[in-house]
Amino acid sequence: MVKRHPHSPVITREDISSTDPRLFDVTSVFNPGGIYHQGQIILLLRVQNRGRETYLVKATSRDGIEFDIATKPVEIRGMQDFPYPYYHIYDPRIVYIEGRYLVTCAVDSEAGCRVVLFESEDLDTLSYLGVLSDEGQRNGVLFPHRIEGRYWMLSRPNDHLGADGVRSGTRILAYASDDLCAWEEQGIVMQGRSHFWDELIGSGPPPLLTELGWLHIYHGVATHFGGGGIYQAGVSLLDATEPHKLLARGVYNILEPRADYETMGQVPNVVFPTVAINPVEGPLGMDTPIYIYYGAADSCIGLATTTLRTLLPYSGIDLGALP
Ligand code: BMA
Repeated sequence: MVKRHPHSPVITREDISSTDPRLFDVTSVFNPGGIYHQGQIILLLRVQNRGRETYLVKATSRDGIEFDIATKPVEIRGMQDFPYPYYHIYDPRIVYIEGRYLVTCAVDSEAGCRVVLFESEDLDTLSYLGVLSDEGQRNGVLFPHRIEGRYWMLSRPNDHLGADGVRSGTRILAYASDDLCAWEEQGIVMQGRSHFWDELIGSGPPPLLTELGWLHIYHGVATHFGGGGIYQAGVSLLDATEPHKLLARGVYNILEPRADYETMGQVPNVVFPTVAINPVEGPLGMDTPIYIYYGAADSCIGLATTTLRTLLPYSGIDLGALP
């Protein structure tokens, strides 16, 4: 279904080399946002330092394997307009719409976690645009273009309080907006499946448009007795023009923690997909490579490769349905 690239993990803490005290000898680098744009793969890395501070750091690559990593964190502007004292801005997801990058992030604040939207011309600086809703949410992910004239987003309310005290959620909702400021809820897209691999869920990368609908990669958490949750990745298919409508959803995960760098680390047993891109110029065909970057054990960044022809059947759809 997906294959770990032989060079995975492609970015580890040793690759962050900077004399900037904020990025010196960091603890971990994981859950990147990313996009393919104008011949380059651009990632925004989530870097956590030994003060347990979080920074976003830009990394660029031509081949998706070797990255040039900035020596300074991304500058974040406008957070004085965010209504609460906050601690961390993390888990970015990136799209490019109408001449600018739009980046959604989770922001941990005094009021809980919020999904915050930023815009950027270059991904060196992010400017605050607003907050999705005044409700605890995480894993806010924009669709990569307007759908029937409107912007769309998937997000996951944090309405589940785990036995470990961690706020997570069992429902992914869709939202639509005319202006990126006022968002209207469109309904529940998917719910967690109690007792199976995806009990708690959250969207992964921005969805990919296929001939059959939007391919939506998400993470699912299996809560495992008294232990920590096991984070895996899976796929579902959403309607092309009404993306709050679920067309199909696979039974099996497509990636689960097995490699040492996924089972051991800061948070063991985590694969957390956040980027799915076609790393070459041109349309996404059935056999075009897809690169999936994912946080592994909240410690490093893994790369898995696949194609639509391989992945789509895991969403439960019958490829015979293709015209
Ligand atoms: C989730 C988020 C992610 C993290 C994952 C595993 O709830 O906080 O950022 O990678 O847990 O710790």
